[in-house]
Amino acid sequence: MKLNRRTLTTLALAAASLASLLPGTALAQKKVVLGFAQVGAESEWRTANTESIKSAAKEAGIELKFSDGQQKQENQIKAIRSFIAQKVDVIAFSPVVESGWETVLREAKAAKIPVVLTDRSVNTKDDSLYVTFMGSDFVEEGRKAGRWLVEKMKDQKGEVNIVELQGTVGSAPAIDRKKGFEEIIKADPKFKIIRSQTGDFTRAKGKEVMEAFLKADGKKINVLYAHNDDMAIGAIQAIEEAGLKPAKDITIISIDAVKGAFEAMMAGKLNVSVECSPLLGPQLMTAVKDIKAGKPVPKRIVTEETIFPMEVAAKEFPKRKY
Ligand code: GYE
Repeated sequence: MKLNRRTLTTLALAAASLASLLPGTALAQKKVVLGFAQVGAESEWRTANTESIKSAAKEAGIELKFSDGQQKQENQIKAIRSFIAQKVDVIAFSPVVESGWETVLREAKAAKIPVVLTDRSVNTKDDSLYVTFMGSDFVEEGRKAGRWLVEKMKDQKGEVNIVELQGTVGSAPAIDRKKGFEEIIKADPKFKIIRSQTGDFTRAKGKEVMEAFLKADGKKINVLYAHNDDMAIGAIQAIEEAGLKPAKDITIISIDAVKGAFEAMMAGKLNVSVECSPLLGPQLMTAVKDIKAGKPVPKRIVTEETIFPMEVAAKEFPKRKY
């Protein structure tokens, strides 16, 4: 059959209205493009977070442009600039540190590209520079760690000497987890943080810094508070190599509750892990779609979390998703 111009126009219009009736199908307009600037691959938590974002994007039919910043702010800024140049629909990122984002966020705003913060936040006063921040309440995680310790040591007379492995310097979780923990333990002067240093959220650094702590203070150390499980797992190795028993000679508290922490708890080497969920992918994709559809999105979306002491590890382990 021969198609004249009128028939073609009618067909095109029909296809367009069908496409609008069936969003998400191949007939619908172009896929939504999301540029995501990840922190890096520093921990088990981060690996699970990346996996959650990639699989959720696929499921939601969103085209994902993914960049790994290798724990460097300059790399993340470069990635965001390239997303702006590529005119993606939405930019999301997890800022490695809290400060120094205003310029690039203004560039995104000027290009009219909405920005979503996931996992970690920025400390800008101008909250028009991003649409929403979704992730954990890190101060509360620090408080949970502190409350667990205060309860555990309530009958202990004399000083409780604590060493602290901090996360990446200047990152929201390192700043806030320290703050929340200190807020709780300062109520009782027997709790003393005798050393505090960054282990950059990695196993290797956690081990290295713990070795230095043990060399300096050895038997004086009663408690290790690590801002994430990976550093605690590295430190456990250092403690064993020093001839001490982790979770017995030194009480160990960490944060994230990844599978590696459950394995350490089941082996009797870690006392407790405060949960921090990396499974932010599905809610990020929902927000991206809502933003594109012009729907309102809450400014802050907080993840709900709990705490897992070693006594429940074996029972909880089969249910863990990361
Ligand atoms: O706790 C740590 C990771 O930002 C909450 O980053 C995240 C932290 C997490 O490297 O393991």
